[in-house]
Amino acid sequence: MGYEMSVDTGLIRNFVIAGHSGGGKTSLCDLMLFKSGAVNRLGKVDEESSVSDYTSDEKEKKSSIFATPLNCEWIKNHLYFMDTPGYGEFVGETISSFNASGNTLIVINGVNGLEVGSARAKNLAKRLKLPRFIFVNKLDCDNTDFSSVLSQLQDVYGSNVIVPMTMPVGEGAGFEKVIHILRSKDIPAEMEKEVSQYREQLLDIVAESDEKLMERYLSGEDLSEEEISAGLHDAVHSGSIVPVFAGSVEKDIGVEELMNGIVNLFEPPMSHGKLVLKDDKEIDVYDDGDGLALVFKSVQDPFVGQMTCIRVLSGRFKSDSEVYNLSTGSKERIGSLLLIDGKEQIPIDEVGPGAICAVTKLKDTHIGNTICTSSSGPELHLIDFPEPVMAYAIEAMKKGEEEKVAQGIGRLVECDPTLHFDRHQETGETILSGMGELHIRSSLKKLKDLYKVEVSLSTPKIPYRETITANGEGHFRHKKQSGGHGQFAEVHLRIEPNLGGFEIVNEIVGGSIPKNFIPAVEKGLVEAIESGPLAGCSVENLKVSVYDGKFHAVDSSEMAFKIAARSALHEAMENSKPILLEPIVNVKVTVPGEYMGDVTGGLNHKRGRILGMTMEDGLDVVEADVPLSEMTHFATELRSFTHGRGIFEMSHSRYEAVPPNIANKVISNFKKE
Ligand SMILES: Nc1nc2c(ncn2[C@@H]2O[C@H](COP(=O)(O)OP(=O)(O)OP(=O)(O)O)[C@@H](O)[C@H]2O)c(=O)[nH]1
Ligand SMILES: [Mg+2]
Repeated sequence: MGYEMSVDTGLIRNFVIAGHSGGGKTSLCDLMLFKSGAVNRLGKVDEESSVSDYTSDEKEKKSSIFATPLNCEWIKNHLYFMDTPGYGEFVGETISSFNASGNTLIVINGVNGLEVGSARAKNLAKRLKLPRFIFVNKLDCDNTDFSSVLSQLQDVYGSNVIVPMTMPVGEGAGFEKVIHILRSKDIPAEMEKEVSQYREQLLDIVAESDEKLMERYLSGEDLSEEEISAGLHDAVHSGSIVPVFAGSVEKDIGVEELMNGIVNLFEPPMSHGKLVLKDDKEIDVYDDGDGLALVFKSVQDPFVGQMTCIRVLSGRFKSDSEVYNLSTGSKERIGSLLLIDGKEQIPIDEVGPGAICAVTKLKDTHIGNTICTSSSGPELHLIDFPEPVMAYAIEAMKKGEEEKVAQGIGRLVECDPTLHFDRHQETGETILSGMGELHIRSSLKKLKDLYKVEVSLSTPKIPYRETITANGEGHFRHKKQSGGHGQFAEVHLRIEPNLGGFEIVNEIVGGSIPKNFIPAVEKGLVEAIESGPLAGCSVENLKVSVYDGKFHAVDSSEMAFKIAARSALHEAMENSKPILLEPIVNVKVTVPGEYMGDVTGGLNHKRGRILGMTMEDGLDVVEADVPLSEMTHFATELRSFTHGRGIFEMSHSRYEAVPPNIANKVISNFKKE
């Protein structure tokens, strides 16, 4: 692998390859590398020789886990592309890759048609306003029918949007070639009508984009392929058409046409001289001058150390040079600039707009940061990552390694925005959460490989809470007479439910509790609500009015008032009909229609309340409110009963009363402990 690096920016295309797991994305990448001459042996996922799926975990799983930057040259153009994992659990890698790319190639499995992974890819592309192509792969397989996949796409996205650029001749084992809508001459008679209809549709778009072309077209003149492609650019760029290519990676059919399409129809990085950012702000981009780049990924390479992957948006970067991190305000030094091809790294001296590459030696620069060769410039932002959907309580396997574990996981979290690591304030547990069991286990494997520590996992405690449903009173006298100084304090208080949260009102008049002890009383109350009387949970939505008390000139102390206040509040709570509350999460599940019944049934069984059902991208979507305690294993269950064809999102919604039979169990478990 070696590259001529002085590529004209107009000859660069960068894109992300995304779609459902098993569609053939990685196989397509390997084939593109081979056809372009970037490698001289065709890598294969199944034979563990893929350039892109090169890690031991990916080889074992025969499926992608990490996003991999790749490059090749095709008809004088330099292609930078990202192979992404289709598995929903590794969506963090996929989202990062979208941030690295100016175009999207969605790979659809011709056997299955639209799946959750392709719908997600389309939505990410739309959020970033990226032009998109669709490649319908695996048309050599039995039971594939390109026209039904095409009509499914047209039904969902619009028949004026989804337009084939190539179509298959023959099906399954008889699939022999593709014809090009704009170019092919030898079109089988039975396809002629359809092909000419699509050609007209494309030519109409071309004619609309350019008046002169329109005149020539209307006067019956033939337009060349270059003219037609140029005329389609704006429509592809704005997403008003999504070109569809047909093919088979396995049989190497249709891939050349796809690669030509990428060069002819995808946007070069500088095509508009402007770049629209996530927040609709526009920035000017230049071919030279100050380098501006977004950090979309960072990896800990066992040999190179910290590798920071950047997408250059404007200007140039040089190896061994200074850069400013505009997000943190710090100044750093770049070591090498590396072009990445799976596990291969090729040092280069300089990169410009459109490049996807890695830089070494940055110490304080992380995913989502903007780096610039000048100290001022626009700050760029990544699109948001989804909230974790699965959590474990973790503990260091070996006593004494807690600090090492925390540091190691801290580094992993820095590199993976879908991995969260917190100490839960209410339960006191250390929680590692992520997008599913596979995601968490693969992160822990990294922890073991890179930082040589291991942790044990357990189901996290549910952060129940307590509140009251009636008004109540508490009077407590704390008194101890033991030799020298005694202890004395008395606190009288009233409590009532308060939707506004926790509130303390001081109604003391006439100094029955002296002013200097009031802070101690408040401290005692705050301590009391950290651990309620039912199950030791945090207490919420309560108003406490302290209205009376007694003190002793010698024996009263801050400690005594703290204890008296705490005990008075617990006494009051016990006679104010306390109840247990549980966290309710909002869940959005997306599945192919055939699994809808299983999903709604399963959610009902989990005490879920179905809020609505809709269709998005041809898939069924159910939204429901479900108690968090019932969702512990949902990621794994959903994967198993949909065979990986369902995804879900989850976010905290609110707290609600736990039904009495369940509350009793939680309370008696607490008392036992
Ligand atoms: N028959 C047939 N098999 C294919 C074709 N393309 C890929 N495959 C096979 O499909 C399987 C999955 O291919 P991958 O390239 O790993 O799919 P992917 O989209 O990268 O999957 P993830 O990495 O899990 O997202 C492999 O066994 C490939 O050999 C094709 O055109 N025809
Ligand atoms: Mg793959």
